[in-house]
Amino acid sequence: QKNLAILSPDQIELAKMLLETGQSNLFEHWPEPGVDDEKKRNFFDQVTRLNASYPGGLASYIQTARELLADSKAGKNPFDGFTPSVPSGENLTFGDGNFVKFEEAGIREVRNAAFVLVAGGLGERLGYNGIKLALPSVSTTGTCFLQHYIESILALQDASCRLVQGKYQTQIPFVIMTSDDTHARTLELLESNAYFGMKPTQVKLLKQEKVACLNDNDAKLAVDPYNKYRIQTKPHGHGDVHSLLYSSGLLNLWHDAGLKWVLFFQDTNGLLFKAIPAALGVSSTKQYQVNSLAVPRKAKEAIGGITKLTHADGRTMVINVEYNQLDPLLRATGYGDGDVNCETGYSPFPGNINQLILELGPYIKELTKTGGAIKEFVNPKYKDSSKTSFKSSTRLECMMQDYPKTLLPSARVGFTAMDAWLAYAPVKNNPEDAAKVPKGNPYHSATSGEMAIYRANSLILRKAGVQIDDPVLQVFNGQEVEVWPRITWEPKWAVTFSEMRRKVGGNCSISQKSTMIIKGRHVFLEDLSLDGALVINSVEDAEVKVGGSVQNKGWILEHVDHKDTSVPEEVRTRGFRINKVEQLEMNYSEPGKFCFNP
Ligand code: GDU
Repeated sequence: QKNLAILSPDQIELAKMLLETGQSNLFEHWPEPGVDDEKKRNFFDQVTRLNASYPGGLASYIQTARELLADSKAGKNPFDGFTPSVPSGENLTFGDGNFVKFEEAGIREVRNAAFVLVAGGLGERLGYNGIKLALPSVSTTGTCFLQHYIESILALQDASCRLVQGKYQTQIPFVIMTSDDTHARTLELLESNAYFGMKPTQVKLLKQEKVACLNDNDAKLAVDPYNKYRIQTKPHGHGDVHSLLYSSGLLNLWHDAGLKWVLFFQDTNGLLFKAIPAALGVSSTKQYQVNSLAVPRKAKEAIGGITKLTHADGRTMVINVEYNQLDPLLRATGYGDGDVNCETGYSPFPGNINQLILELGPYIKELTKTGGAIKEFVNPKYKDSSKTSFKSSTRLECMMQDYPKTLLPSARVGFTAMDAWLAYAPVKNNPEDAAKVPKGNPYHSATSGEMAIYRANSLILRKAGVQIDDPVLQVFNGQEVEVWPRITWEPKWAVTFSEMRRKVGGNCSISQKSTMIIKGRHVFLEDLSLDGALVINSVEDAEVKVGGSVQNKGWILEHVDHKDTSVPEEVRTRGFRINKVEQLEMNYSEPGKFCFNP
């Protein structure tokens, strides 16, 4: 009470709110006025931020926390009354007529889309010290994930504008959600690389705030153990992206500019953009308000299962059930074996890769109702079975894929399933944990993430008629992976399968030991036989036809031990480095038509 005298009127209001919501513990250790007054006022700066960044403010956070903590203590099943079943969605097969048709529809639409990347997580499981967006997606070119994402969006933008002729050049908006853990380094990565070719005005960073930690079932806020004038905070989860987009005002700006779609994606999936055009085509053709991209899921794999939930009262929804909840839900509802593979060798529930495509109009309407708030959950680690105290403080969390939970049952919610080799290869697990993954399940490591890109590129080229040698099996960092030829291209070379087919002709072949890097748009492969390393650099206005036989010693993969700290972290986490022994490098820096055929 005595300390109120040193506070401003706004701060006094917040202090009263905290006292009324049972948070007097925050002030118990505060000395008399005159001691640490500046620190006390700073404490309220933090309270002001916490209050402003949560829909409904801190009082609402505390109220929800009490309810969720009571449910958790009572062991209440969040899916009470719901029965799970396998939903139906659009299943696509890469390269067939249907796929090509959806890709074309997607390219048409993509100029009406905005992209949103959630990148506030530090990736504790990966144990990498930098931000994940700065990790190289492949080590042949060193292209980091952020560069790959930006180049992919720009390539889609160009392709869409070329297809819809007569329209002005659209600039697809790109939002990155950061957090205190990633913001400064993300901005630095963009600025030191000239935004990887994107207009800086096209990119917007939205920083999520952490939320207050909770000490007990009564939702008493936790004092920071290192600073008694701060409330301890922890990340709230990727679900924050919805309230941030809403409060930023961007959604209405986009709507006014005629945009129709918002595409959400995550920080380390080097394959994703191969699946985007077709998935967006599905959204627009089927008029899905919500479309989640899915891949076949191995039982117990750390990706949620897309599930149809039917309530006893008849309500239904198609929603992600997170990987840690799927097994208990299945066991509780008559699937005695829980989360297991079916006769296909996969879980019957499609795996959610958290690539969501939302239709902008209905999205704005929904957020106007909810203020962007997403259904939250709490996951306290209790000291014992009495569930009366926690091992360490907890907090509310939310996930972006829970957005459909507040929608009316009439909302058009669907999913689009594709092969995992085409759409999903995240980098999440450190080498030790990856090596312990049950045989046959994906590693989700830096090693597998890079190898998956080479495999996908090889399989796509195969489908386009190029003869590609089979892979060999090799073990890096204790993980057995298929090693295909190390083929990469800049996204602008081919954003769809049809475009790719136009770029390869005749009888092309590539041996397993080969590396090929294509930088440039108008590069055509015709009767090329490659056995070694080939690097093609071509400027936008050059048209290059590459053929004939190229043979050299090539680039060799050398083993690196992940424990060898003399090697940079981003190299040793993958377990190999590339020794560039010999290559043919062709540079076309002037406009014109060129033909290379040694
Ligand atoms: N993220 C944030 N803020 C946060 C937490 C995470 O922006 O507070 C971002 C991360 O940077 C990342 C994305 O959210 O880009 C996902 O984070 P994780 O990789 O830690 O997510 P999980 O592996 O726990 O799971 C999520 C979904 C799963 C499944 C999986 C697929 O919850 O259902 O789809 O991704 O990769």
